[in-house]
Amino acid sequence: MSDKQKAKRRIAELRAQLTELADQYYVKDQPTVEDHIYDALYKELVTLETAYPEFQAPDSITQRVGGVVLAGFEKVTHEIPMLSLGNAFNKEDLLRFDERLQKITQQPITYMCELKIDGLAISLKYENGRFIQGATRGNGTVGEKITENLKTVKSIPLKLHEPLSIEVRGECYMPKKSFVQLNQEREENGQEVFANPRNAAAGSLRQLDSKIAAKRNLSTFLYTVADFGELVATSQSEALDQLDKIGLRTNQERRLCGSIEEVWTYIQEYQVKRTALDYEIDGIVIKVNDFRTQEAAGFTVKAPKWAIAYKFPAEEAETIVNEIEWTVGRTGVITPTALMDPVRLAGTSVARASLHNADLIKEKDIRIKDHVMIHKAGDIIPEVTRVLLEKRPADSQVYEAPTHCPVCQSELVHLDEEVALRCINPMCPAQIKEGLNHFVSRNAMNIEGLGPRVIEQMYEKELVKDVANLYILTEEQLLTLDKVKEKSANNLLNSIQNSKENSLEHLLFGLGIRHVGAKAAKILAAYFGTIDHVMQAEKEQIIAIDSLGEIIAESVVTYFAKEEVHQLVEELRQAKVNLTYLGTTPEEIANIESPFKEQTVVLTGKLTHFTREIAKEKIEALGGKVTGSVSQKTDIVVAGEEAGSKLTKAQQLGVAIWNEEEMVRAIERSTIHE
Ligand code: 1X8
Repeated sequence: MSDKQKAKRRIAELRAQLTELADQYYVKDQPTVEDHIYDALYKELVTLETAYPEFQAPDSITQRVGGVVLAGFEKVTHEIPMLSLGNAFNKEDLLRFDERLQKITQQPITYMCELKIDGLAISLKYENGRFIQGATRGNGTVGEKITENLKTVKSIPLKLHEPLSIEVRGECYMPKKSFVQLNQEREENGQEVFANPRNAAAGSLRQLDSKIAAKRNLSTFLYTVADFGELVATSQSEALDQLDKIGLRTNQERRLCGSIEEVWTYIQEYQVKRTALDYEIDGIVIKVNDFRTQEAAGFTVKAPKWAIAYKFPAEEAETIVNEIEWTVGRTGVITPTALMDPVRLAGTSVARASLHNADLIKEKDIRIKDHVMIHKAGDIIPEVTRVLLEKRPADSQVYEAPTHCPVCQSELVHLDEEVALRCINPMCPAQIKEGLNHFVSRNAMNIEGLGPRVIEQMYEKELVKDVANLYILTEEQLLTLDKVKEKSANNLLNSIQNSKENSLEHLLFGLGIRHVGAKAAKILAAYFGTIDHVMQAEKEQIIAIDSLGEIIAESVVTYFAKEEVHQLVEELRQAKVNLTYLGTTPEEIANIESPFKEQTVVLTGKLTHFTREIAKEKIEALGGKVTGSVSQKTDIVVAGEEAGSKLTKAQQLGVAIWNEEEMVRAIERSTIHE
């Protein structure tokens, strides 16, 4: 077989495997392999598709990174209109809804209860199983074609499990966590924040450059079949089960209810459970389950008579703003926080609310001593929704934003088009301390025991001015700090010492280079291998790396062009901080031939050939992943002498069990091609 034929075959194999893994991860929420294995396979596919562009396909999983830039969105007419729903605000509204329906059917009705997702309604068209068009709801009759953006949403399959021609509808949303993270990033970058996950999702889908949408971590739940095509279902519950079967993601919190009383129980249950969900809901949708009964009920001009949306009461609370506090972040952005009388809101006591930036204070005209309403954006972040003007004190004055840094007193500036005020003094103590806090944080150098209070003291006592200073701290110096005794000093020195062994990505992230998050740091570290190579990299070289763009490239090059950064790196080198990437690179994984490659392995019992640590290292070097506990995800359990409960569990789960001899032979048989 020629190389080309081999490549073609491998591409097909990888696409099938990756599509299956993505389905398990993004649609069924049940990942079956570790992320790094998925990443390695993905990288292999990208490499092959780049080398053989003739085998590129529009529905390849690699097409989800976006990249199509449109001049504007085309209009799409919904042949079957996208309707809205009537609302219910209390139990009486529901009882009336049920009564009207019973009059038509003359018998008790089974209802399907589903969560009302606070996202953006979308319609998806599949032809012979292939995703051909995605659109927004628009005004219900005419929407916008956002196919390219929706192709980047990983829970939307590009190909169904069956070659059906159907149109389905649902909600595209941004998970709460992603929303909070996105806003945090935007705040740090001086950009405007989104008011809620729905606006964030809408803003993402309205991007003309699908690369931006691709970065926004959107997801979907589908809940209606508009055009069944060859699909058969006689009820909403059957329809949803069918969607599950063909690979479309539905929400699993749905429940069939035999009466409106049961519906009410469901509603009350989810009024409590909603805060624990990782997406925002604003109510419950109640639908007549049986399609024939739906037909008998019919429609009004705007909405079906067989469904209703119960809206949760808005979670709001009233309080008073006592003060506005300004804090300086790691990047110099200063952010205002309202300090308020504490009130209970959605399960917690709230006394602080981010005001995000000076413009927002001006726009909402928030003043000291104002009575305000607060709510939680994305169910998490307390925010001021509005001022109660009727309660404003007569002597109230417009709030003026500061002109100087609250910490170092240097003059604040607006950079470019930013909404944020910034302190641009690189020696500002607040920025330096925040930078140190970031350096020691978990995803960075992960130095345990170095909290903000200790760092504050170290800085004030001039023990530490930059991150390299951490590595020349002595026990004596640590003992001068409040509440630090011999034991904790030693623990601290140990954690600092241990952090020297971290792989390069931790350091790269920890340095706090603008726009370089944990993910970008990992990519840079794996690609360049050493900090010296990163330092020497040209902008074009970085842009050429998959999934890194111009903004990151620019920022990295600017950062490493600074003389003081070179000095810092030298100090770290002298302190023997590891400056190389220690993980297996995707290229190396591709070159491995080993029974451990891409396998999850658990070591248990006594080993005699190597210690467990060495065995772990060897298996990991061969592309395997060694974990501590046996689960469905485990591929191999290596059982040494006197193995106990882990062995039993492996036997129960039917996981492959090897003895130590077999492990040693497998390690010896493995090869890594150069
Ligand atoms: C809107 C929504 C519906 C559902 C969930 N979330 C929504 N935002 C559902 O049916 N599960 S139905 C709907 C509509 O018809 N306007």
